[in-house]
Amino acid sequence: MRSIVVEAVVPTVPSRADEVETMARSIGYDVVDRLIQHRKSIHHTYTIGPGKLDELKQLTKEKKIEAVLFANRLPGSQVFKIQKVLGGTDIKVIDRNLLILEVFDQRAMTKEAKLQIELAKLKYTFSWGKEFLRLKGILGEQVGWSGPGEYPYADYERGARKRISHVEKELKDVNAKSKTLREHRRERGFPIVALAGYTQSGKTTFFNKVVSEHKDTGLGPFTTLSTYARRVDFQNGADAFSFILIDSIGFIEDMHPTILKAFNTTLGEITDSDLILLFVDISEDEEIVFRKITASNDILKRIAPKVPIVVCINKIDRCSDDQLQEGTKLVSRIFPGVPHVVLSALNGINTEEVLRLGYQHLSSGSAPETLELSTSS
Ligand SMILES: Nc1nc2c(ncn2[C@@H]2O[C@H](COP(=O)(O)OP(=O)(O)OP(=O)(O)O)[C@@H](O)[C@H]2O)c(=O)[nH]1
Ligand SMILES: [Mg+2]
Repeated sequence: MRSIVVEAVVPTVPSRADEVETMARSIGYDVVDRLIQHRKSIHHTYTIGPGKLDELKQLTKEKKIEAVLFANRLPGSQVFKIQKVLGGTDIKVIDRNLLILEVFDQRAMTKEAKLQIELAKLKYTFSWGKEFLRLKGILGEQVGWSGPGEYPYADYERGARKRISHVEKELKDVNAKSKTLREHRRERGFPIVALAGYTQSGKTTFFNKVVSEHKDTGLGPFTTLSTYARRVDFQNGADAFSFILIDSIGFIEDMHPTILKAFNTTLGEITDSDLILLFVDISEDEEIVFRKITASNDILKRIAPKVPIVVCINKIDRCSDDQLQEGTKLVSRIFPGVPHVVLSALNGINTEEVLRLGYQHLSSGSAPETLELSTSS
């Protein structure tokens, strides 16, 4: 689908156009252009200014654009208004959150993930029915949302509420099963180590390496959506030590609370763990590294404030010594006193060290020491 990424960039909020473009491409959008407007604040009706919207209209015609992808968050009313200006229902208009849900949709493999996504979509677009009726006739098929059609709003609302409670009930049943599974794991006495971190930081690559699996990696943002748990038997000198390693969904900056909440159970694996291995891709620009660590830290503070962390500074094979040093300093600044280890999950550099550090922590119950930067093992 030929598409354009549009963004109103305002002071103090970093641009998300790159991320949106990467996400869009990863699920098959053909992004042919970009339209960025720097503004003092978001325009109240269209997010971008009316002049810029005219420009967008020209561009969509000239370049035969079929989908307009906003890197900002759009309220429902704006989606419809923008669509009207651009020529109506032939042009798909979605915001960053709906794009995230589209990515999820494409990747979801399990019933639980599918239900979580449906719930997030229903809740995210719940109020849109009202907007739709107010601006009746503008909307066609909207992603993530099937409009109220000819029904009056009250009927639509009743229908949506019914579907939400149905999905919530189904999810509850699935959640109960996950909970039992988790309790079983615990009863067997194995500590739980959860992989966490920004999407595409290398969690599944590490998981595959350590448990000799071949789970998908690198398909683009949110490659992993379901939870996988495997037992790891680690030999530390004369000591044998086993734990359960858990891989699940990655984080993204500014995740909408509705979406986060829908993923409660999946994220619950992290909440209930005994140790978090927080993955950081250190090979990116410092500013991006900073933003991704901050976002991961914010989410962890919310979902697992009490679980100890080891920061895994990953992809060291892809960065210079200077970059690694600066990145490590950054990690120490954001996570003072939190142990870290530098590694390449892809090449297996220091993956054993991560396990050793985890072992040290779990077996003693005390905070592990930060490992020196050794890249030779
Ligand atoms: N060069 C290099 N690439 C790596 C390393 N670790 C992972 N990658 C690559 O980074 C990309 C993302 O890796 P994944 O393991 O899928 O990342 P993830 O954190 O599981 O991502 P999500 O499932 O989306 O949350 C893949 O293309 C990997 O090959 C590393 O140590 N070095
Ligand atoms: Mg993954």
